[in-house]
Amino acid sequence: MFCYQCQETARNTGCTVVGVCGKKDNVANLQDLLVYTIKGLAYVCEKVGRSTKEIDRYIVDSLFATITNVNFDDRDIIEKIKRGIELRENLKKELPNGVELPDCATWIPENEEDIVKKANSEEVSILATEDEDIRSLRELITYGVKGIGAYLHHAMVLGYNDENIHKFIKKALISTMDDNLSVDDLLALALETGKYAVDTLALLDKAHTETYGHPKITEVNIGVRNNPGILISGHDLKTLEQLLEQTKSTGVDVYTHCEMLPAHYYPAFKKYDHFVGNYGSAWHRQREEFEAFNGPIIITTNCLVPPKDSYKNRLYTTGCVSYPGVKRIPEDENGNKDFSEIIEQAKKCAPPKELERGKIVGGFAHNQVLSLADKIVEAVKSGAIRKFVVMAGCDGRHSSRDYYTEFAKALPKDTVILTAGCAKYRYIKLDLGDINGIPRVLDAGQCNDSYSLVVVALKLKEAFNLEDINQLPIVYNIAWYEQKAVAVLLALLYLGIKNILLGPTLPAFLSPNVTKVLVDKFGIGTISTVEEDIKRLIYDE
Ligand code: FS2
Ligand code: SF4
Repeated sequence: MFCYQCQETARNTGCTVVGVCGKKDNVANLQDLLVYTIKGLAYVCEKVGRSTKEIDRYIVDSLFATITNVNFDDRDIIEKIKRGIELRENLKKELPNGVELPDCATWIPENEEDIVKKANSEEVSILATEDEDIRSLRELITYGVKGIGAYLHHAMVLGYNDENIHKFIKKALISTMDDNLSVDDLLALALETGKYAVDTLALLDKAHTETYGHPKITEVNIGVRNNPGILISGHDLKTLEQLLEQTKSTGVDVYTHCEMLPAHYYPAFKKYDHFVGNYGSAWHRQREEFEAFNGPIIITTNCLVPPKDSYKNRLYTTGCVSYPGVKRIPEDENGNKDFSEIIEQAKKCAPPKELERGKIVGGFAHNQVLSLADKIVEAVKSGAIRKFVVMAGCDGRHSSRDYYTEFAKALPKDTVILTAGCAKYRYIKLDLGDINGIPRVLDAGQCNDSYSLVVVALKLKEAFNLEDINQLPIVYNIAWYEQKAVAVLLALLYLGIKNILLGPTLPAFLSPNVTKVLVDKFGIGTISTVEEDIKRLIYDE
């Protein structure tokens, strides 16, 4: 195996024996083969000149399954590979004889042994691309497209779709196999990936807000009640909605975990009395927190950590998530899921153990923030707010991420943190106070709601009558972990945002030459010490 797609990759170079995330080498290789199969399918779509709804959904879901901490299940990946080949071969019937196709569009396994053999072959490995700059850019684009796939999946589940994004996904995947493309061509394609990341984030924002209303300032309880509960994690609001409906009047409470916290900000979910609060913190602490929760846990998307035996029998996956030996909740053709088994199990469980008491305040997505725009503009003009610091992104296991807590604490009191994603757990429970009633940490929501922060920045640019978004008193200190963060980063670059600090380390998949281009063109840098970075970002020293 060779995988270097996330921030925690071994020695910041690549996982080669087993994933730091717990992904086994056979699963890593099968995921590479799945991506290879998807690329072959995309190729055939292009040659035929059409796709189908089924193929588009398959590509998006399969890409999602290869993102960090989503799918650890070799059986499930093998089934996806088989399905991809079936879809490809069906479509291929429309091609005239003699059309030249690459191996990824022609290989056909006779049995599962062939699939495993192919997965273990060098030709499907990332390392098959020998030139490290070309490999770096191909992977940058592939990871960006995986992130786009994940966000598009969520929009599609809610009935929102965009043909152009599907077309781009295929075009980008095909381009990563094209030996005629130069470094410059691939750099341009990486930026174009950013454009489609913006479009996808906008589509998902529309899907969420039209379906569930605009997030509002909300106090979320972080304590527990004395009823049995179900804990739901991940980003899939539709699954949460179904769970809340089915648990009504059952005596079972529902709690959010990690990236599901922002669900509390949406008006549509406020009507459920048994939607009690948020339990625990970011994904990497789930092994302790899930054990303490006592009741069933549903994982709707990443980040899943290989579970302890102590709670494996009350852990459930759904959607693109799968783990060997953990029950999956399937969906019917209308996307409906049946949680009755989980609800019955919950009734027999003890209430969750109290981890903490208090509240988190959030709900500062674009609509809510813009309703406070006058107040914010006034606070900036009067000097009460010196700077906004975007600290969106991901949390992770490494102790180096303590930096973000220390950075938040050390920021001067005339600064406001804008956040989204699970990165927030490093500082959202600190009491950082407010500026003229504006809290010093404004949480927009999930990682995809980083889009909200961009909308706010663009509106402020208008309000201050500026020509360039970089003239705003907004600086960026972003924490990344998995491939959705790559899509968000490319979106920010596409929008022309400069001088982003990315940490706790720069991606291992960026070669020295590609890093140099990003530094020269966009001023990207990485974190140093809290003191140095405060000087650099806040005092422009
Ligand atoms: Fe956090 Fe994990 Fe949101 Fe990422 S829960 S790192 O998948 O998507 O952010
Ligand atoms: Fe390693 Fe990250 Fe890949 Fe897991 S996803 S195998 S931790 S690089």
